[in-house]
Amino acid sequence: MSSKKKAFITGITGQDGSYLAELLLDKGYEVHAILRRSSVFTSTRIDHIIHHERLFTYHGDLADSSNLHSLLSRIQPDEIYNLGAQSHVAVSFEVPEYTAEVDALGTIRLLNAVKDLGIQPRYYQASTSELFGGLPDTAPQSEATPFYPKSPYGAAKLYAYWITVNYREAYGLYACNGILFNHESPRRGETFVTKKITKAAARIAQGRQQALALGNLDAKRDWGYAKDYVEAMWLMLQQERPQDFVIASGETHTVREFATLAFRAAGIELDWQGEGVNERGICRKTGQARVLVDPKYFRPAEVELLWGNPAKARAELGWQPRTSFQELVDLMVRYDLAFDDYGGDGYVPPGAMRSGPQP
Ligand code: NDP
Ligand code: GDR
Repeated sequence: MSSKKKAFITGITGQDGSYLAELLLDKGYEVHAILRRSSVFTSTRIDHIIHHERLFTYHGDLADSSNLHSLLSRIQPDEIYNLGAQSHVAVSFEVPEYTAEVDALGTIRLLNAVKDLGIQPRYYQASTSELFGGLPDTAPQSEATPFYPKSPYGAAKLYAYWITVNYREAYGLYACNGILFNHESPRRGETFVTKKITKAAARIAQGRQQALALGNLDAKRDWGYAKDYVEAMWLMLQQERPQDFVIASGETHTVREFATLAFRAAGIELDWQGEGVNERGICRKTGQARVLVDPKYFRPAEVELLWGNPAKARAELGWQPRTSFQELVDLMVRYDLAFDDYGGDGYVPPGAMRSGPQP
């Protein structure tokens, strides 16, 4: 155990927060984190580490300044990772004000508590490739690409990005934006497209589901593995000076390609001619189709192409993705074929994977 540093994490119950907490505990950190009160348990992704002697959890919320202020005052962390967010792009069109409240104002609440307390933790902001995408001909997108968000989520994260830069410049905080492109895992929330596809592919292969309804099959995303990406977050806070970094795989693929590979990994060869999708992307139910297009999943505005250039992270952080697109699809499908009964949330009951690592 080489370090006794203290980290404070928001969003620990999410996909990234759970992997990051594992990483920091492995590195010897004391990990402090807020959990939102809920009428049901939301800690499934961290249940396997919840009793760790160096993990401390508190009730908290990015909507509550006084709570953040008093926790930071008590904990005096060396590093803060602000991962908490209403993170679903489509949902942000339905709850735009709440999304801004948490994703934009939550960030200033945290940064301002740091400033007011006069503490000097290193600060990581979970920025996103959704800041890009509205301008044509900009791919592959890098730290120099102009922003043009296309959703209330993207717009809220734009504020969070700039206020992080501003507090770095105005008050000398060591604050970094990680501009992360899409990253996935068996722990991915089930309403994001990759997990929705891998879970359905597994269930259809097992005869437990008839078909899968999707939205825009032609959207292109730069997908990586979340476990690789949380390492980049940590690396950003270990440098001599704070900077912003794009973290991406450097490849882009369509939703259709992801689905083709996922179904293939589950033993099903999709025939797109008969999959209930015609040229105009409208569902024509054939009764045979395993993939249908349902316009209810189209967004009021769409980011059609995300394709990141991680050259700066490779050169300055020594970071590069270790998991290929094919490997990512395979590991997600393998998990869903094996563990669907456990709720598909990435949670494996203790003992179920005794011989292997957590997903
Ligand atoms: P998840 O949706 O899996 O997790 C979001 C986390 O934020 C959960 O722990 C959730 O808690 C918490 N949260 C939500 N609202 C609040 C609130 N009001 N106060 C405190 N915490 C809250 O997201 P990911 O793990 O995928 O993403 C982590 C961060 O990275 C997010 O900020 C996301 O926007 C950003 N990001 C994600 C990318 C990706 O591809 N995954 C790419 C780029 C950026 P609860 O469990 O209670 O809901
Ligand atoms: P995204 O991820 O919006 O990129 O945001 P999501 O998986 O939701 O969508 C990716 C693309 O797939 C298309 N799509 C569908 N999406 C969903 N969710 N459900 C469907 O049925 C479906 N069919 C097609 C979408 O239109 C889109 O083009 C994620 C989140 O993690 C953000 O928090 C993060 O900031 C960005 O990635 C980078």
